Amino acid sequence: MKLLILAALFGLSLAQFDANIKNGRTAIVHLFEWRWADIAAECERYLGPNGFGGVQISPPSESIIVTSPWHPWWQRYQPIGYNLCSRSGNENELRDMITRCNNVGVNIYVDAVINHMCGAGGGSGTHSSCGSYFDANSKDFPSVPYSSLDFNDGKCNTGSGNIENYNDINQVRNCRLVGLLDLALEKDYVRGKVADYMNKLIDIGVAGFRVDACKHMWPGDLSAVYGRLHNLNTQWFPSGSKPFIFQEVIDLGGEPITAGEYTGIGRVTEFKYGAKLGNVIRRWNGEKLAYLKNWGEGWGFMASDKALVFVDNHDNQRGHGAGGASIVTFWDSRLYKMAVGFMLAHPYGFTRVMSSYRWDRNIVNGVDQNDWQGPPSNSDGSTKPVPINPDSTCGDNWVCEHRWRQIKNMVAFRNVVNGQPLSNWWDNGSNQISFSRGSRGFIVFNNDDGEMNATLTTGMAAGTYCDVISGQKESGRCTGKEVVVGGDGRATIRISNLDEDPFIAIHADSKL
Ligand code: QV4
Ligand code: CA
Repeated sequence: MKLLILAALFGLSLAQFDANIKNGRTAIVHLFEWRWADIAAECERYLGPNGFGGVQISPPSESIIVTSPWHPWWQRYQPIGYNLCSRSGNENELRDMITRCNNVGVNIYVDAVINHMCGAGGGSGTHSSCGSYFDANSKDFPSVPYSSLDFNDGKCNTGSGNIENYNDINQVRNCRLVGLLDLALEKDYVRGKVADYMNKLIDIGVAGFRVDACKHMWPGDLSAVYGRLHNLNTQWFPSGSKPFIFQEVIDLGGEPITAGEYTGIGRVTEFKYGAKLGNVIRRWNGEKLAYLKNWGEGWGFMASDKALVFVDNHDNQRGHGAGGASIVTFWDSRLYKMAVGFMLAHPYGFTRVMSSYRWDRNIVNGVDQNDWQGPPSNSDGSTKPVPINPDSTCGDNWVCEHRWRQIKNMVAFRNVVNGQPLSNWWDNGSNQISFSRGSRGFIVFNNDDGEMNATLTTGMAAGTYCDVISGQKESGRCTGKEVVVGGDGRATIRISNLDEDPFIAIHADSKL
């Protein structure tokens, strides 16, 4: 009996850590600032066929519209209510996207902004994405409705009303994050409104949430909200499925609030991952690939089954949030492909691939003057569609990292090796490494300055394989390098440090 209760509790507590992904898929992609219509098309024409498990979407809730600066991306992190119209589209387009993505086995995860509403300086009027009236001065948000009673100000003890000291946990949770009106989530009424918003999305068919700014909310309040969430829509998910929860907590060490306070109630973003991997790939601070041998918990990260990992995110790719200069992004494409390749090959964590747009990056004294710039837009501020070029890349300054051959093929690699242990680790003591995932996949990197020439144990069955980095298998032929694995499971690998991509990956499905 005791055992049964334990099992039930365990099952329950495990639920929100499970991404509810279908067909053995293993990675999701953040289509930052994409329109719903484009995401729907992308699910059908690309993500489904290429084995992506899901999409993190930008906040769908009604937000303030900021015109100075001109329609910054961050206006969507200032909700003024929970109507479902945003710069990405209206509610019908959102519903259509969720349906069409679900129908091709691609889940949708919503970025839920529930710590706050708009900034205190947001003014009053109908400058909002669905045109609802609000008044930031009197903290009146009639479309929810929230009134001044639903905000935390009385509990904040700083002179400015803002968070001034991250060493004071009460400030961090009860004061305003950069002036954003802070919701009183201990109130049953507020919890109810937030849960209603999330439940509406669950009922439409989303598979889970990226919960924004969790460091600024008390774990107990969050847990109470999560406890009110519906099970997923049984049109697409097994009955009893819980929404996947991954919480944004930036914990790089050195603050009293830790990621560990949140890992009991959902997964948590592991920000150390991208910051440290950036140092290794850039070879800063004496770091080298050989040190990745005990990557994961061995580096002080949270437990693998609690972690949501990524090389960069929409904040730290432009100097917001945290992580610092080491973060690698599409701007350093050669290093970036290696970093994402490593992430997708390594078993640690649940992986998220970033998909960005290009902006007029202009770094002056370490600060990007255009870090605010919104997605590719028309002159009225509306977001442009994502055009697909004949070579399958994207146009109009949409970067579409997830469509880069090396990254797309490593998403497939991760699916093929799913559940296999890391084995056959090898390194040269410097920046050449290789490892297998059981007998399903093998990857080699050369980030040294010289040529690599080594005979390595691959763990793979004998045969000729197609390297999915320099090319891929197309109608039985290989468009890139070929790797011959002998009867002893070994292969001779040569990688020039001058190669466009100095790494090679093969897997069971790339066998010729
Ligand atoms: C300004 C002044 C304040 C003043 C306020 C008065 O700077 O001093 O008090 O006006 O109203 C924008 C502006 C910011 C402005 C604020 C309020 O950049 O200058 O304050 O709006 O008007 C994004 C951006 C923020 C942006 C915010 C809201 O990064 O710059 O603020 O959206 O539009 C911490 C947190 C972590 C957070 C990270 C960025 O622990 O949770 O900072 N990350 C998430 C999101 C992120 C988002 C938020 C949280 C807030 O990933 O994208 O912030 O929802 O580390
Ligand atoms: Ca708060």
